[in-house]
Amino acid sequence: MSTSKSQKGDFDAVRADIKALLKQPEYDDGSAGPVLVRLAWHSSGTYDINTDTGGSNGAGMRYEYEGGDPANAGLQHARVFLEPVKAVHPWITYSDLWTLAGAVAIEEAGGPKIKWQGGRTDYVDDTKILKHKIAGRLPDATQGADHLRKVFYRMGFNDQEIVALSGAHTLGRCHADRSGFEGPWVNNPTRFSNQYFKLLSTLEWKPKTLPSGVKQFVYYDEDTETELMMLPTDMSLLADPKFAVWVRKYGADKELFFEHFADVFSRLMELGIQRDANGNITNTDNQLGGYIS
Ligand code: HIF
Repeated sequence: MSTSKSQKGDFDAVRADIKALLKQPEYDDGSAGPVLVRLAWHSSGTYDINTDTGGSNGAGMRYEYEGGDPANAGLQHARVFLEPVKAVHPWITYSDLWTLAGAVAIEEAGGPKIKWQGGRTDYVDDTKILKHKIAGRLPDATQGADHLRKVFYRMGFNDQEIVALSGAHTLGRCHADRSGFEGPWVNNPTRFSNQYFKLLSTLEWKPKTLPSGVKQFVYYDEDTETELMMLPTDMSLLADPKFAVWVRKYGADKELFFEHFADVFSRLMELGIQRDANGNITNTDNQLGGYIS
């Protein structure tokens, strides 16, 4: 990573330093990318369209009420990976850094270009998080299609978009000490592709109860001697006829998936943000902080 300070607003310099930290031979499958994608999504996926609260402004996970939400277990690893970048580019807000890191991680894993704009501001205390109760808003993997609709409709997404987003589970893995679930979804969890949809729709997934009592679905791949997994929510995409149409489409057409995913993931990271024609964020009344210098 470079140690040279950058000018305020030089997001390319930040991008370069995020790229440089993605390779982590000692960590998981050798990449920080997947957990950075999860950080970007969890920082955005708290949005509630009905109350216009939550979303990617604020970087509320730095505070215990949101950071301690059980759904966010393990994301401290992602935040720690990014601290050296913040130290070299102190002008960038955490909310911009976390979302930018998710976009860069997807692109560097071979995924589509994710449109990303900066300008988010960070909370300077947890007043808004406590007032709007920004916890318990992320999806619960033990549930099914009705729950996914409830949570993602609340963010303003539709059925096709829920399935397109779900393709991000081609990256990374579940950790027994974070969510209680265990294992990767695909054989190459650091490579972004439509493999998740292919495997979901073609393999024979068997229910398995882990020693902890957590229930997931597994397939033992004899070629790689790896046990792959699906969450109950992943399986519900196949069981629900409206979702299943898109699972099959994306499994058959990688380009279509990439196009739809790039669009919906960039909108996910914009949740809770309003911009003027120049891209400047206008709903500053919803935020407490400004750029941290
Ligand atoms: Fe995940 N997700 N996610 N997720 N997620 C986990 C891990 C990752 C859900 C549950 C889990 C999305 C939607 C949902 C990533 C990205 C995205 C884990 C495992 C769980 C339980 C955490 C752990 O144990 O470390 C549920 C219920 C979702 C609703 C469908 C998004 C679409 C797929 C929005 C999304 O982008 C990534 C990446 C990981 C891997 C993290 C890692 O550390 O490797």
